[in-house]
Amino acid sequence: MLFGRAKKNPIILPTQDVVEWRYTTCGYCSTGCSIEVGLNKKGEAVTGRGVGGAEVNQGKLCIKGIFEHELFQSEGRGTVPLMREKIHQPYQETFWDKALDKTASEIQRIQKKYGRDSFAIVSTGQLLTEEFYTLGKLTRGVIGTNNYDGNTTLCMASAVSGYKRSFGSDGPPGCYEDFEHTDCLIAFGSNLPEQHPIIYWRMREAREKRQFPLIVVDPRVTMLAQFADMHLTITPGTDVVLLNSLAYVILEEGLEDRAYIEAHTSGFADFYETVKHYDPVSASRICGIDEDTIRNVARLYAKANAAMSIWTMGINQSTHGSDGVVGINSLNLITGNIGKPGGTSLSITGQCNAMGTREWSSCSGLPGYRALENAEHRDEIAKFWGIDPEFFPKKRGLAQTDIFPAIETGQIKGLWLVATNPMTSMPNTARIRKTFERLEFLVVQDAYRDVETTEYANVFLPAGLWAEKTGVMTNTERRVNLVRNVIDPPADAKADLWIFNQMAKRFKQAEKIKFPEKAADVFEEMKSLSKGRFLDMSGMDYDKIEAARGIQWPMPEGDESGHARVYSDGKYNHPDGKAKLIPLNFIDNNETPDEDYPFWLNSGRVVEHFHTRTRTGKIGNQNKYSPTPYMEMNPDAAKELGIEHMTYARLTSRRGDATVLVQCTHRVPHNMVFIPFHFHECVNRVSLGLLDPYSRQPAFKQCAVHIEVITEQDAAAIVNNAARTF
Ligand SMILES: Nc1nc2c(c(=O)[nH]1)N[C@H]1C(S)=C(S)[C@@H](COP(=O)(O)OP(=O)(O)OC[C@H]3O[C@@H](n4cnc5c(=O)[nH]c(N)nc54)[C@H](O)[C@@H]3O)O[C@H]1N2
Ligand SMILES: Nc1nc2c(c(=O)[nH]1)N[C@H]1C(S)=C(S)[C@@H](COP(=O)(O)OP(=O)(O)OC[C@H]3O[C@@H](n4cnc5c(=O)[nH]c(N)nc54)[C@H](O)[C@@H]3O)O[C@H]1N2
Ligand code: SF4
Ligand SMILES: [Mo]
Repeated sequence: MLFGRAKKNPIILPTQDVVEWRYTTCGYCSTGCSIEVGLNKKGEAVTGRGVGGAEVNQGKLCIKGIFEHELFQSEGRGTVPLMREKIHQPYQETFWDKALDKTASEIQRIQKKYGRDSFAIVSTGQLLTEEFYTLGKLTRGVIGTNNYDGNTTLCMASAVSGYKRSFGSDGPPGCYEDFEHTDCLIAFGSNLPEQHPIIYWRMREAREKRQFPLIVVDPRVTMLAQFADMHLTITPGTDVVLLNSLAYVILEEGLEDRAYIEAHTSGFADFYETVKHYDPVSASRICGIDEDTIRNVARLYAKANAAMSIWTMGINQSTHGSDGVVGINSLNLITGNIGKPGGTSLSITGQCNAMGTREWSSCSGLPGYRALENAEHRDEIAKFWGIDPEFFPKKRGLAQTDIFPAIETGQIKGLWLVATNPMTSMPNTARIRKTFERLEFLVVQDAYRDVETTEYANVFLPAGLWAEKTGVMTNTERRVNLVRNVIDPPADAKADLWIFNQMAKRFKQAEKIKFPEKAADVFEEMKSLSKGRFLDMSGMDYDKIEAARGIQWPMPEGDESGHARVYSDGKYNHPDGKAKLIPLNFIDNNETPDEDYPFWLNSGRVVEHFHTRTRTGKIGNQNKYSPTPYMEMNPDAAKELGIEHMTYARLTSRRGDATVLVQCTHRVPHNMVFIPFHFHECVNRVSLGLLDPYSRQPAFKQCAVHIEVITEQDAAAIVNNAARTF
């Protein structure tokens, strides 16, 4: 195929001899793009393409989706179960039966000796929903530990908690189509062009047609900020102050939607009392946004016919994460902007199936948005699974970020990690390393043998990934889409669903419970448990989902399609049917820069890499653009410290130190540095991660560091050393 420049050096795409295209959904970010993978005669995946008729991506993919099929042949995959008596000894290859027997007997031994909750399970946002549901059944219904959570505590917990506090339930109310109807968009701490490129493309197309104002709130000049009409460079961790002040202006100037507030919300009087303390002059001193800008944004937002807010980790990963979400919800409630076209409060989720785990994994409750604290819910699920409701705990156990400290104190003795890599992704990794050494037993279930956690494991279970399996995932806009098995897991690796089912067989308690082998049968269970609930999907099946290229819940039985929005009728999920306006007092509790540690340390992502690089680090076309840990630093600040562009510097915090390549750029202000967190032994050696009191999510993006120049020899020694520990 020839493109442009036909006469001079035409670009030639290699033609692949594809004999079959298989439908699936991207397994990286939460956008939910439909992909077809091309197979050749030998059944090898040779190429991928976006699905033209899919509403989400309309034929487009970002760099990660384009090369995703290369994962099937990537280096470092787990191909056979591994076992060893003690950590730091060599692993022995083993059979599945032995690895599973060993794991089950260790779980039983630890629980017998130290109590049911002394064995913890930490999962992810990257399995298929049927797998989440099955792991939940195994954990809640069979193994019976209450210390069960997912890495979504590092990611979406604040959004979940904020939605529950405001609306009475989790579940993002809006959709991507809202961009096509909105008259004003605020993006808080979200860098769409790099982290959700196809959502960004949807937004940009809509904006080109209708020219609505885009306001970006981010301390860093992100790619999205560069394209914005207004960029509010907020002081880290102070979004709640800005949000209170926006509400102040709207209410003082009478720009609110009175009728909506009266009909559909509760708590207005207290909310208003608190907001009165946040006049723009006082607020500007804390959040760093000047008075005029606050007034201007408030008026723009409140006067727009329809206005929407989106946010991602700049809000969630903060000691005020849950409050930030509540503040955004309240901004939309007082202006009547929930559940209407172009008017919404839309959390952009992170991992491909962050939503699936929230809905069905039972991590923080029971399946289908049910709560452990609710006796009726416990009874319903116990009856459905065929167990005694008394087997369930009556309230939620520890969150992921509390499970690790509980290992330190000896409360937890054994751990099962499923598709998450805390050795790189948790704050203060030196502490996590020591924590692992205290465990009596660690089992790691991952697609990659070379994931850093295997260094501390007794058993490694090799899993299939992405389209080596079948099942559904839910994206940011509640769209359930299908991953069809394209290829089988390599060698002796197995689908996670198979692993959970085999594990169940090793527990007496499971004899009473059905564990269907096929994903489609698991999906049927979920459908019946969803009937009549907020996330009703009883009208869906795999074929319908594939035909529609994804369906948005709710879709009750009998409906022909899903629903783009929820709460459009103004009925919320609190018992009185109203949304809550919650007053938010701001207390500055972050580690802030001082004389010894004068820089803010901010962290996040780049477009080419996904998380801890177990996958994208192996794909040449991604890794080559961003192969080394680096730090964005303001050129003036670098000059003052004698640090040159593209040389190494050391950064130190109260936790530890790291050595990184310095990239001088005006993207960051004078008193801030930014480091992508994808690299092992880098930013999370120094990060602090204070926890949000409601969501237990770490404030990854706010702490203080000291920076110094180092010699090239020192840098080489440190970087080599770090490379060896990988
Ligand atoms: N390429 C790629 N895409 C991904 C991922 C990936 O690893 N790589 N991961 C996926 C996942 S799991 C997630 S959670 C999302 C994350 O998606 P994003 O949240 O968009 O990405 P981040 O870079 O983590 O952080 C976004 C911004 O928050 C800003 N920020 C820092 N502190 C504050 C603050 O106090 N207030 C405000 N308003 N902003 C602040 C940072 O400067 C940063 O630009 O991306 C998803 N998509
Ligand atoms: N400093 C800093 N730290 C951060 C963040 C930040 O912004 N700054 N962001 C946080 C956020 S938002 C997130 S979501 C976390 C992510 O943190 P992690 O969840 O620890 O990171 P991943 O690399 O996505 O880990 C997923 C693991 O699952 C494996 N895997 C992939 N697919 C499958 C599968 O189908 N089955 C099995 N069994 N394994 C599979 C991968 O190989 C990988 O090892 O990091 C958090 N850490
Ligand atoms: S935008 Fe997200 S879902 Fe779409 S191709 Fe890229 S990584 Fe995959
Ligand atoms: Mo995330």
